[in-house]
Amino acid sequence: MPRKSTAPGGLAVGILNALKRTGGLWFGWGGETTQHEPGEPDIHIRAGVTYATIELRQVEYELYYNGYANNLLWPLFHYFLRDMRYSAEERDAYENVNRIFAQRLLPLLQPQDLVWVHDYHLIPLGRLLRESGLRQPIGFFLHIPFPNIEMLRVLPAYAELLRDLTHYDVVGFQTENDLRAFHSGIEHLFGHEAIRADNRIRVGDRLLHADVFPIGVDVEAIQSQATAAMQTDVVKRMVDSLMSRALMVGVDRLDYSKGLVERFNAYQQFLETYPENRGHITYIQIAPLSRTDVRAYANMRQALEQVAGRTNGRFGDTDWTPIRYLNRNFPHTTLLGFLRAANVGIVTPLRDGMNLVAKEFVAAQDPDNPGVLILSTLAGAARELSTALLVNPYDTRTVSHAMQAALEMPLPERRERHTAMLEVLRRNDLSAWARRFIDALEQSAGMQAHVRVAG
Ligand code: ADQ
Repeated sequence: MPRKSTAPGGLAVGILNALKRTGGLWFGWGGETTQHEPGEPDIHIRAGVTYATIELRQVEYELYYNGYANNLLWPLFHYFLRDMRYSAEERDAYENVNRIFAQRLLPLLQPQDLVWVHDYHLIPLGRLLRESGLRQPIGFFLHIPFPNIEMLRVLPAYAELLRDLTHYDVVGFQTENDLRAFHSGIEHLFGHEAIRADNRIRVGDRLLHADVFPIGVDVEAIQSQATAAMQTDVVKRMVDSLMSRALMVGVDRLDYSKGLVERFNAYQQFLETYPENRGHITYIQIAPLSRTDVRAYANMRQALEQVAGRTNGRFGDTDWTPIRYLNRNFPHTTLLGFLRAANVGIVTPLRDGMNLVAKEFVAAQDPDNPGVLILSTLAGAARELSTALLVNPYDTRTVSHAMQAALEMPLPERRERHTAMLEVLRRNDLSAWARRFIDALEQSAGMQAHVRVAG
């Protein structure tokens, strides 16, 4: 999986934790590029997990990763047509890189292995592994939203993409919406009769199990890490620097889907509408750079710097900075400390497959005195976290009111909302998520097996 010098995404954190429990092999791009043909995978073992990583040629990094995956599939799947670019050359690179992945992965597989493929970079991998003769179960999990057929049809190769998904034994989505959208594509291509009542899909002689597997978090681990982080110097220094002001925290990869410009505008409106908060609240937004080689990201960065600068220039004082906007990385445990220290967690993506920061915020809180989560209705997490303050992220006025409501919320109500969310998170935590998916995959072949992950 791609990891240059960017923030760790959900893939890295979520799957690795799950894999550490089951043991197995992690296979994917190590984040390095080369000018030559990539050689054999580099194999090393750490904490019970074997990592097999390969390099990408520089040209493939540009055409496949920056191009087809992140300048086409990512915006399209998040319903951002304006940011989408199609190129047939990039499409060829997407197929080629997946073919190289299949060729390099095959010799590493044992006959009893299950294969679990992750995310939109690798949709054709299942078909290519099958074409190479692989017989064991192959599952696919999509971490991002799946677009409805009317949106998907914009993609010239949409039929191939849908067909590729039918080569898996199990296909998992984050929410019911995504599954329904997938059904709309299947119906369009293969007719209504292809979809059976038990979430199985029949295409030719293949039977696919498509279902909803909302990714969770490791609640106990987050609770203890967040508690411990409060005692560290970096979190203590941050808390001291607030001088008893209220704290609102946002933690995101710097991505246009995360709705940061709208969020900053909402905060500006909040300071306008509720002047009594001026000087009494600090908003810390942590957003390390991500996908810096993709054009749409550079434009968004500029817009963010402008609005943050404007807010600080207009409302700030010699002893108060309204927004602390940081593009640097912090260790995950430090972030959990920041989340725990916050009175308000702000998670307002314009669209998001799930959004684990929302779940981590809830898990990190002190149950006796929890902070309030403001959550976008367009994040997958809103389906489960229904007692958060739910907002439409485009409606900046409503978001500004939610900020005020969160700050004024009495303790009993905060506790009640938090308890309900924590219970949902406990019921469907990270290991339950992984177990459910692997069970489905095993059932698809009636076998017990080891897990191989390609991400
Ligand atoms: P992402 O879009 O990367 O993931 P998200 O779910 O918010 O987004 O975060 C995933 C993980 O990355 C979390 O553990 C979070 O703490 C960490 N993270 C986020 N911002 C960070 C930062 N600034 N610094 C350090 N760590 C940070 C994709 C999908 C999501 C889906 C996940 C998991 O886009 O919708 O929830 O995969 O399936």
